[in-house]
Parts: sequence; structure tokens; C-alpha cells
Amino acid sequence: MDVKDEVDGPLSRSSDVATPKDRRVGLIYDERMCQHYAPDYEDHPECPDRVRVIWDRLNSSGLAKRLGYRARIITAISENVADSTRNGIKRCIILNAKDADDNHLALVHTKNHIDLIKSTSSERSESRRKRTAAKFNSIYFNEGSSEAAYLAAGSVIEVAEKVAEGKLDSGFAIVRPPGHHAEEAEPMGFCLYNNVAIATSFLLNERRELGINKILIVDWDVHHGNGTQKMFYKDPRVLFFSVHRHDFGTFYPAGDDGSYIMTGEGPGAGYNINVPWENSRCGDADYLAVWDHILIPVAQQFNPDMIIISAGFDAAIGDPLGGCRVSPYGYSIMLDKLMEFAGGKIVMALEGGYNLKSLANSAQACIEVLLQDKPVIGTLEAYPFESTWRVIQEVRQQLSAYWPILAVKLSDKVIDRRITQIQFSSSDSDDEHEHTPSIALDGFKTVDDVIQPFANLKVNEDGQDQEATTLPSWRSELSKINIWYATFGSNMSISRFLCYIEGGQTEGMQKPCVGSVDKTKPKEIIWKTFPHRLFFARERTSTWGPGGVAFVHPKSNDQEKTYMCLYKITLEQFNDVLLQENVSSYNLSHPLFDLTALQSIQTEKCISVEPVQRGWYHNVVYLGKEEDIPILTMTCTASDVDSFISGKFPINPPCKEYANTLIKGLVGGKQLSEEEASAYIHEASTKPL
Ligand code: Q9C
Ligand code: ZN
Repeated sequence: MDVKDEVDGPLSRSSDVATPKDRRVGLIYDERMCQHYAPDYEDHPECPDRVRVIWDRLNSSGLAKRLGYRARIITAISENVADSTRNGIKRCIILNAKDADDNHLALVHTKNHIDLIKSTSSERSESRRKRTAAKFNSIYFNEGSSEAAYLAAGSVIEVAEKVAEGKLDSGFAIVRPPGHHAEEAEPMGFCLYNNVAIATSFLLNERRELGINKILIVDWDVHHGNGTQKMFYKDPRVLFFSVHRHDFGTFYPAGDDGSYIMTGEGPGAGYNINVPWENSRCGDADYLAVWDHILIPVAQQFNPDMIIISAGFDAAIGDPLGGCRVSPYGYSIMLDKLMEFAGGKIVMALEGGYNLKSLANSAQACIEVLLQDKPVIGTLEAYPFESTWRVIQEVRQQLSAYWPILAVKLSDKVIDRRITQIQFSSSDSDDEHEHTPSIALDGFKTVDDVIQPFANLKVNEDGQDQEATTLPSWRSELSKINIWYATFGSNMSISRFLCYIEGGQTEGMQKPCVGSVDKTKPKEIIWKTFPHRLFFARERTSTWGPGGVAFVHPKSNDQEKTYMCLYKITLEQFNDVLLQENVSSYNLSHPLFDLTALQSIQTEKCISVEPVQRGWYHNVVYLGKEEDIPILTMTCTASDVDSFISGKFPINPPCKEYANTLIKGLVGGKQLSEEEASAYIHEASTKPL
């Protein structure tokens, strides 16, 4: 007899169900999903052992005793409460994996996509498969890929259906290949079919009689769930929530899709929530702050009928790709906090996770929560990062129109609990888990991080930038206006500033700049002093390491004198520089600083540029005119200065290398002798604000 029939039988009679505390948790695992692996035994992080270690751990810990499917099911059904625990350990119900139907795949994928995945199975030669895979971003195929992909999608459907029917309370599909990067017509990021999106669509469209009308998808994989987001972007039945590293658009899958400004469209407006980390090393405290201040309040209002978790464990401590630090305890609290919704109807589907030990530990912690086996215990030592509170506030503001609870201002008492100083202490690595040095070494992505604002432009067959033929009209308009861009930091060195215009890299730069769209050099360079205070603040940058970077006080003060190097560039170029200085992934279909802004800044003096408010230099300041051309600089806001003074944001002297770059700029510009320049920088970094 088929396992499913047995489950459909006795389990569906609620009289057989034990007390409410005794949770029926389904598990699916199938060795055939291990037949998908990178050809040539190439080392690939998305490897078969990922699911094997989880399955082995659940068996060795007694959470999923391998009694053979039949025996397992029978004991699960026939045991009464007392019998259902062996040696005090509650156990899961094991279901058979199932192939997905093409009809169900077609709920979210094109026929071409399905045909493509099918076509990679055995009849095609290895070299053809390789050629096909090479057309996609981070994809491999072997002879087992198609079968594994069908089983992964079908298994998530199977668990989701059983939970929706009430035959299971919750479940975990231990599947691979993962799914959340797969788009309607494109496999990507190790993902072939979008397992979670398929199961979600299946319940909402094919099994409407089950009464699952609203589904919350929580994607806690360290990468943005771009595929899932797109599939439900206009659908208010699905609240898609993703927390992921974004690093201002530079972290995989890179670009703007994972930005918090992506909130859904049409009827789906407000039903898409992205929480984009700005940097690596986020851990339990950061994730739980997001749960407490975004996800949980929204979930209370949304009131889902079911929760499906895109459960990647690549934000776990020790993951080689993620660089974050979520502990098994962290995952268990995140999950436990979701158990209050939808009567605990939670379906977990494995996505990423590439440290085998962390995978097993994290998955086990989650299963224990689903079983409600023992109280969740542990301790959290760390506070969230300063950047985490900033991200949380941005997300709350962005979504407050849809979820009124988010409009409430977070109290200072809450956000004062934060880490402002990054420590590379030994406690980073004294964890029981494996630890990769990349976590500690991977710096903050901040102002001095050079990004590639135009890097995700589509490139035509003949390798031409499409942008070249479809430049937005604001560019030609603003290209006719000149401004002076006044610099006081490392851009005082001409070679360095030219990278922002022409692209490329100069000494000390970690990554090349893409430059501006118009790569014309500045038409003139002059030096001037301004009555503004120069100071150094913030904690570190990935280019310079620990130490503050230069700011000028946006308000003038006759007691002060700051040397600035002025470049005559167009207002169009200024927009590209503004974007690069603030490392935003914002796409410049509209100018950040247009003619209207240029007009009003002459009376207002300062304009904080909203789309790049995540950056540190988003406040454009008007410094007067030279040859009747307006002089603009970019720095922090006056309220940021207050935060520096109050200690809310850190003040730090520049590191040696950064200070030397400034001195070189001043000396090269013939403004000061080396001794004078060095005294000038020293004073700016030591005199209290
Ligand atoms: N430079 C999941 O975790 N990285 N996918 C490619 C290319 C791909 C991760 C890096 C990461 C995909 C499901
Ligand atoms: Zn991932």
C-alpha cells in the first residue's frame, strides 16, 4: 500500500489525534534528490550531503527514527499519547516524496522553463547539459537534476497539502535543489523550480476548498528570494517577507529587487516586504529585532491561514556563503514566534545553507520547535547593529501606509540597544561550529565601498549597453547644466575622483568604480576654503578598515575653515557621483538631484536626497557660487551631527592610510605643505565637535 493512502486514512480522523500539545510534524526526505550534483565531482556548495546531514541528524537524534516508511507511519498513527514518545523524544511522521505534476509547475513557470528542466535528463550528453547550464546564472545540471527538481517541488506540495488538510500540524520538506531564486522562465542561483512558490500557488488556486486564502511566506535564506517575490508581486493573497544580505545591491542576486522600496504592486501593494542587511555578520539579535519590530506586528494584522518558510540556513554561523551569525537557538526563536499564527500551520522548505554542521544543528533546532518537544532555551548576548535599526526604521517607514502599526515611532530606549563599534574579538570564533575567516574579514559595505551602479544593465547580444540607446531624458537635460562639486575627503585627490567619472580603480581602492554615464573629465578644478567644520566619524569602511571618514558640518561657522577641491562637472554627472558616494543600488531612471532641487537648494541650503538616505553622504549642501555656477557638496545631515555629538553614532579619527590620502590630496593641490596638511587633518580629527 502507498504511504499516502495510509496517511489519508486514520490520520484524517481527528479522534485518533492525540492531545493538542502532541504535534504531528511531517518530514520528507528522498535519496533521489542526492542524484543532482555538479558534474565532474566539482566541489560545489550546493551538494548532496546538505540534505543527507539533516536526515542523518534527525535520525540519530531520534526525531525521525528510520523504521522504514510503513512501520514509521503505522506507529505514528496507532500510538496513543503515551506511546508516541520513545525515550522521551517525540518523533516526526515521515511521508514519501512525490513528483510534481507539470500542471502545478505551470502555475508559476512557463512551459519553456519546464521543458528546459526536463530536457536536461538522461538523453542529453554531458557537454550539452553544460552548455545549457552556462546560459544561466549559477546553475549546473547533471543526469539526476530533473528528477530531483520534480521531487523537491512535489515534496513541498505534499507537505503543504497535508498541513492545509489538517492531517499534519506542520512539516519540513528536506529538499534540494532549492527554489527561491528560480523565476517564471529562468533557473538561477542553484534553483531549478521554485518549490515554495509552486506549493503556495497550488493551495491558493488548486485546493481552494481547503480554505487557505492567505499565505505568509517567510524567506529567511541569507539571499533575497527574487523568484518568489516576482511571482506574487501583485498578489494580495501572499505576503512575501524576505530578510537577506543586500549590501546596497552588491550581494547575490544583486540589484534592486531586494531593496526595501520593493513593496508590491497593484492589488499586491504592501504585500511584499524586504529587509535588506547593509553588511555581513548579522546574527540572532538583528534577526529578532526584525521579527519583533516588523514581521510579527505585520503578521498579526495579516492573519495568515498558513505560513510557508523558505528555510535556507545560509545565514547560520559558519556558513561559507552567508557571512552572518544566526545560531540554532536564533532559528528556534524565529520559528517559535511564528507558531502563534495560523494555528501553527507551518511548512518549512529547505533553500540554501552550505555549512554541513550548521545545517544539521539549525534544522534540528527547528524540528524541535515544530514538535513543541521542549521549551526553547538559550541566551542572546549581542545587540543589533546600528545599521539594523536604521534598516528597520526604513522598512517600517516604507510600509507604514499599508500596515499602520509600523507608523509608530520606535522609542529611543529600544534603538539605543545597539552595537556601534565593530569588534573582531576572539568571541567571533569561539563558537562550537565551524567558522570561516571570511566572516570576520568581510568588511562593512559603506561609503567608501565602490559599487557598480550600472552593473546590472542588461547587455545586448552584441555586447552593447542597452542603456546607450535608451538613456532616460533627464540625462540630456541635466548634462547642459554645470555645477561645482566641492570635495573635502579622499576625492581631493584627482586620480581618485576621476574613478567616479571615468570608472576604474586607483591605489588603495578595493574594487573598480563603474564611473558616470558621461565620462567627460571635469572641465576645471579649483580650490577654495569654506567656513564649515571638518570632522571624522563613523566606525569603519571596507576600503579603509577601522576609523572614521571625513564629513563637513552642513551648517556654516565663521570660526572654521575647510579646504575643498572643486570640480566643474555637469549636474548629470553629479547625480552619478551622488549615487556612487552613497553606495545605493537605486536605479537612476529618475535623477536624484534635478533642476528643481538645484533651484530650491539656493534658498534652503541643504537637501537630504531621499532615495539614497541609506548612504552617509546623502545631504547635498549649497556652498554659494563661483563664476555664477552653484557649488554643491555632499555630507551628513545636521541631525546626524547631533547624533555624533550625543554619542548615538560613533566619532572616530581616520586611519593612517585614509589620513595620508587626504594629506596627499591637499599637498598635490598645492594648498598646504605636508606639515601643514598633516596638522590640519590632526586638528579636525581631535577637536571636539
Ligand atoms: N559570483 C541559495 O542559497 N552565488 N542560492 C554565485 C557568483 C550564488 C545561493 C556567486 C549563490 C546562490 C539557494
Ligand atoms: Zn541562499
